[in-house]
Amino acid sequence: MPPFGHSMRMSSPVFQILLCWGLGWASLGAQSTKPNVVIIYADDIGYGDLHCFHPSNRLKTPNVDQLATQSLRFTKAYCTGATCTPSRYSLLTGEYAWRKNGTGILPGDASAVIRSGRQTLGSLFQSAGYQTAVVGKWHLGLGDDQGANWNGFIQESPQHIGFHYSFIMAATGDRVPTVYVENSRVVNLDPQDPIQVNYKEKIGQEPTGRENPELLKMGLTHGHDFTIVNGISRIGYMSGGQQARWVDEDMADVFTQKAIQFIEKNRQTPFLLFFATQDIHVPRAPHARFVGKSGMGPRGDALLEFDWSVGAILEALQKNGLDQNTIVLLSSDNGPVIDDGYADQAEELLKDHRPAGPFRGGKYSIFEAGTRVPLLLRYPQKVEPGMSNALISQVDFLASFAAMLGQNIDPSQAPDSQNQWPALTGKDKKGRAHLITHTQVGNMKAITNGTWKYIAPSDANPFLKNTKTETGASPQAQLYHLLRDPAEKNNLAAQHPKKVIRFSRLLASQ
Ligand code: NG6
Ligand code: CA
Repeated sequence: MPPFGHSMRMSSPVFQILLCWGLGWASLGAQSTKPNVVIIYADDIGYGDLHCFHPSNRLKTPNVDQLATQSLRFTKAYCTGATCTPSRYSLLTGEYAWRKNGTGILPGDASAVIRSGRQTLGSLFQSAGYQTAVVGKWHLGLGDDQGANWNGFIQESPQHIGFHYSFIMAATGDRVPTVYVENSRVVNLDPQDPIQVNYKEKIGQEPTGRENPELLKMGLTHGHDFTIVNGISRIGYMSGGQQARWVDEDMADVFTQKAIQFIEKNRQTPFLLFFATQDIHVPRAPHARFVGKSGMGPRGDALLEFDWSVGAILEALQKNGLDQNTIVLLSSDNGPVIDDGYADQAEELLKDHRPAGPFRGGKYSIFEAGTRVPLLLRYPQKVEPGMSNALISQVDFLASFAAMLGQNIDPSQAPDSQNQWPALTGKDKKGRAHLITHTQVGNMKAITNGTWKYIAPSDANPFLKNTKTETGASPQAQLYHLLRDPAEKNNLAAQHPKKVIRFSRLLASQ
């Protein structure tokens, strides 16, 4: 009989302890002072889309829900903008995107909005000795003022602003160019078949959704009727790069595999992984193994695909013995949208699923559902699982991680980022005094202290017909009590004129 019985496995805790002993504690000690960080950043997943945030939803997301049981779950977490580019900009730089021009939804050929020399979450972790990577959706522009050179080396890309490794799509799944970019070069490009991209006029001879709708495997409800790639028409025209084009159905597998490879390669080094999934943004074209599994059509199936990716990343951490010393954050870049341009039956098959949970509006909206997003933080043995009502903005990640790492940041470059590490780790129950949310629709802003919310008057369109979004625009000032009225139905501005003045001044002073 061996001393520890037959169940002694390489992965068993006893074996690991003996192994550490054998290797010496120094290496373990060095690792444990520098936890790895994995940020899982979903695209367009609403507060209510995840079962752990809205348990009355029938659709289960088992891997995320399991993660939630081990995490601190934030009920008052916000991205800064109701669309992708501004939220990502704020997360990486620590600056509200409305301070900087050109941070609205970017076309796929936009120049980089964050340029060399700018402090970012990536450069912060780099200066703390981490290996850093971004895998997935970028949507912050690529290239210098001339734009990206798709057929050579791309100047001004993630590697120029703090990411040692990058494997990205330039913009969104519904925007050309439909190719992956790895470390500033298009993957699998045939030099004989150069890529051209144009957002103004047609380029090349390939069919478009407008001219050849019979070629589409997914119909359209609005927009997206330019070049057809993989049976799906996109925003923008593209020619060439045939061999480099992605297959939407394989994208989650590709990104997840690249993320896992990075984890494995860096198991001995502290790392930051920014894993920005394309799920569940349109076009929702999940892999065949998820098709039909949610009963809610492609939108629900894409949620299951997202959940699978989360499970695969967590499993990779565990297999590599990294789960105890890795902080996992999970959040989303903006609120949910049902119909975002493709006829994928999201609306018809939604049934009683509530993507926004108890909140009003959705993606594009200044109402809560635009920016109130799921946020989970798992940090085994350091952060007690449970629920937090602390007010948190993703713009705080930069200063908070700087505090965790004992690094300085330049506050002039990150004017809005606050050290909320105590709130993120559950020590502080309150979080921010207030935060600002924004939508590029009508350039609207709101400010909340977690209880009250003030929406500045706006003459923007109150209802976007295409996406059926209540934008929250009103020519009147709006004031809501979010605890009593999370659905923002009762405007209390008339009853509380002093509060309205106080909040509007506070907002104007930011
Ligand atoms: C909109 C697109 C929408 C989506 C969004 C960006 C049309 C009609 N609609 O302009 O489908 O791509 O931009 O979404 O083109 S985000 O999550 O990346 O911000
Ligand atoms: Ca998004």
